[in-house]
Amino acid sequence: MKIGITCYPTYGGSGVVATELGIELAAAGHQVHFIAYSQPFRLRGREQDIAFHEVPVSNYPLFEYPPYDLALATRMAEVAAYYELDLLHVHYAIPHSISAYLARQMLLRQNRRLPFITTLHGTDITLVGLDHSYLPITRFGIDESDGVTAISNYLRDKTIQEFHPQQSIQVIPNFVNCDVYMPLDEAARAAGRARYAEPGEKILVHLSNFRPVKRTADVVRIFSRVAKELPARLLMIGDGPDRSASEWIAHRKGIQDRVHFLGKQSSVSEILPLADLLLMPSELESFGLAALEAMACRVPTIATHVGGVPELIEDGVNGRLFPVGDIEGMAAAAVELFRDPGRLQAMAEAARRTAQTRFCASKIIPLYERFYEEILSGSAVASLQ
Ligand code: GMT
Repeated sequence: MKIGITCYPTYGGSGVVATELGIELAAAGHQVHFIAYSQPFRLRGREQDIAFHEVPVSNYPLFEYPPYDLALATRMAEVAAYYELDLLHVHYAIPHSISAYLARQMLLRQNRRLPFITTLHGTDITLVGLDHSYLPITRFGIDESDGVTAISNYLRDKTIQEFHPQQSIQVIPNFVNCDVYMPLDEAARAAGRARYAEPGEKILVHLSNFRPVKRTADVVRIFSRVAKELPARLLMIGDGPDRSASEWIAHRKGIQDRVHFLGKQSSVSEILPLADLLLMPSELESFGLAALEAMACRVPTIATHVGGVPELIEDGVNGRLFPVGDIEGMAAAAVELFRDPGRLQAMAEAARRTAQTRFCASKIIPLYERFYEEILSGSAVASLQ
């Protein structure tokens, strides 16, 4: 198949899933074309296998807000026509489903069919879509899509509850390539850990875009309590609006030498397996991709019991779950696990097993391929009518 993919190319879960999906589809023999305002950050180094089409947005002085959605629609229609795309797959409803809708309508005038699939990721529904000014157009984008997927049961149910869409929503969970995200052998792990920690120190890690929903201040506060009990380090991967507040808390608590702010990293698969635990105390997660990537590396997560997280983490088996804001509880759980290496080890193995048996790319990518085929055969019928 020839598949066009549009996503936010910046640091964020939906862009990561879209990029990893494109990489897996290309590896499976499909022709993949990314269409976005810049190259998705995880695509670097894959330029030979996957085409990237930049969307130029002209900045005419009259435009206080350059119309990216329209430039994107135009580029989608062009790329679809020039490269004979079979379908478009857009990630994050706003504005991508609307641009895809416009591209489809433009091509219809040339008697070309371009079905599009929208994958809902989370904040497009839970935050952006529920802002009254975006709700009707988000619902329109969902209803006009030829197919819609959501990355968890929670998100599908939430979308139905809040948007009452006419379109059905298929759940295709997020995935991880278990051959890329995997534990390191003992020597490589020890060498990697030595970059951040002394022998005998525990390593906790956090990975996000440092938006308020991630509660990165809680991450530092949890770590501060853990560090009072035992020697430990915290690796903060990512960047975003709450980074400076988190750095300030680390300084105020006097633990700045133990907290390593690593900024945006393109190869998180090389850092995650160095850790003992991942902290994800988010206000809300429709899925929690960072936790899945860590779990595949045999690193269990201490997280909040929110959104779709319980579909991934079973409390006490492959990780721990706590109410939002329960800093004491999460810190105590980390300390308890560090003091019981047997239990931590069992949890780490269960985490890897969960990733392999339920969320491995080899299991999930065929679900997307089947969904594409269903949509294509449906639209083929529709176009004959
Ligand atoms: O929270 C983010 O990292 C941004 C957001 C996005 O769409 O870029 O992430 C959402 O999509 C991820 C990938 O499907 C999910 O793993 C995250 O749980 C989800 N974030 C929220 O629901 C807050």
